Amino acid sequence: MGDQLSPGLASIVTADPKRDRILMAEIREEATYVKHHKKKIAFLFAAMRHFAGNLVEAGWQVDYVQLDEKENTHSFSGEVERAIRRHKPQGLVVTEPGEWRLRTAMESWSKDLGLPVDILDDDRFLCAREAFADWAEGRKQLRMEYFYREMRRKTGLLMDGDAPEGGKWNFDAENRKPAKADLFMPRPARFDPDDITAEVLDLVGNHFADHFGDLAPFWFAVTAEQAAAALDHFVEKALPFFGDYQDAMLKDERFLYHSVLSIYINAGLLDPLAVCRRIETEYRKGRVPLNAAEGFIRQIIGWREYVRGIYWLKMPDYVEANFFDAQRPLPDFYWTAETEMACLKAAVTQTREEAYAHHIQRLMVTGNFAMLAGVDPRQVHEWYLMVYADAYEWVELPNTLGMSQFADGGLLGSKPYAASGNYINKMSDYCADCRYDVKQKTGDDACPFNPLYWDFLIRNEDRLRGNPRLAQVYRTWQRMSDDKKTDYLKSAERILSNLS
Ligand code: FAD
Ligand code: DLZ
Ligand code: SF4
Repeated sequence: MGDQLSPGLASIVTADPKRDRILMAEIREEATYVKHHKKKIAFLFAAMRHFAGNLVEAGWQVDYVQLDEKENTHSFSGEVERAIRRHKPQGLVVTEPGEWRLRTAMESWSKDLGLPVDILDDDRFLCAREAFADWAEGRKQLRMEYFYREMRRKTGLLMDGDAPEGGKWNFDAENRKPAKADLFMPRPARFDPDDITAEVLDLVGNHFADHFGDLAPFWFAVTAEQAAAALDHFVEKALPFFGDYQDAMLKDERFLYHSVLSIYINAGLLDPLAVCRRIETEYRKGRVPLNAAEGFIRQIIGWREYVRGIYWLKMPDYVEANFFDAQRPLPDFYWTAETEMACLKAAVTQTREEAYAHHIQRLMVTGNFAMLAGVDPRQVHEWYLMVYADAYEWVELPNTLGMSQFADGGLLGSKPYAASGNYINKMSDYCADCRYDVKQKTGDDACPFNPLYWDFLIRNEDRLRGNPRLAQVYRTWQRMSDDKKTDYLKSAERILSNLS
């Protein structure tokens, strides 16, 4: 599958090039069950074609079904059925897919197709689904931090014997500096499309013209070699500052010191553990500070593995979670970028152009606004799954529903990531150019995040009041005058009634 482009994949290493055949297919159903961003489809098809070419060069027999092949049935099961008719195999071997929907379908293949189907664990992940379930068993709270410490011990990454390197497991407190625009800001490595990619770009332009997002300029890596070059580039240019500015946002800097590697890691072009070992080596050689190396490694062996564990633990009910019973449709500007809120305009515009936004934009701008406005979390989830090139349900859903929308009622986070304009102003330079005034709390010119913040807390008081981490916030509300409270709620009402 499109996110299994690793030569070390379980179903490849157990196969024999003389006996076995590899099936890959470009499938319309996968590209349209949510209408993925054009750049994401182009990236996947281009990376798949390059990967298939490498397999053939390495001596494998590969059946590669292109999108516009006449007989293409455009579903995984249809393509497997056709391949069985072509080759009459004794059995199928697959590596488990990243989505519940596909796993469930595959589990019935053996019965439906009448031959043995072996579904192998995806051992590119450090923590198997069962191991995560064992860790979660009997715990009242599933805190990422404790899971992460186990992953550090298991991998030995940044360990000093039994203790964490530098005496602390987590250096996040040092990682909250706002950034300044700087001429020497690094940019991610860019790659020119070759002939194979150019052909895919034409294909995607023709078949998916009505999907969100710009196809050009296309600069993603599409091979493991290019992805390795993108990793080298990140390590040299941006990693030393990755920690310090992890939470920063700048209007003219779409990538800051982020790696822009999730696209490649999630598709299989880079191996997550190998990436972390490389980062550790940079630290051990004294080339990057500990807060940067630890911060980066935590995102991968901590957050990335943890959200996957949550996904498989909680599906299929998880996708239905709606703790706040939020019902509002997703505002149109999530597609058009037509809003006067400078932070949202920047985040959506860049998402349309790049199929990428960094974590704090996803969490504190688009995610925060949707939660404050009471948008239906299912619609928010589908938006994130469509618009980002790194989005697959196993990683996107817990991040969106759990971390950013608090729709699971606090499984992933101890309190909602709700913030007023003040947070965005502190961490970014968006507000200076905004038609709204971040300092104004209410009224027509006030930053919409300000009244929406209080409206969200009051609207959901019954659900949130018992949360000890919000006690101080509710005390602040109680101390406000009645006039002030009314101003906040009236301003929020006006903003919400104008959303379409
Ligand atoms: P960096 O900031 O350079 O981080 C390094 C690496 O750590 C990333 O490449 C990624 O592999 C990993 N990582 C960091 N944070 C997370 C996280 N919270 N969960 C899992 N891995 C993480 N990430 C995805 O890979 N796919 C998604 O569909 C996705 N959807 C998200 C939706 C929302 C609402 C939020 C708040 C976050 C989402 N994330 C998702 C997590 C995170 O935002 C992205 O991994 C990150 O922005 C990718 O950019 P980067 O490679 O420059 O990351
Ligand atoms: C996302 C995606 C898309 C757009 N297209 C294909 C495809 O044509 N063929 C394929 O094998 N995989 C594709 N994928 C990736 C799958 O949807 C992915 O394997 C699942 O989302 C599980 O993570
Ligand atoms: Fe965003 Fe408010 Fe700042 Fe405008 S003033 S950029 S809406 S936070």
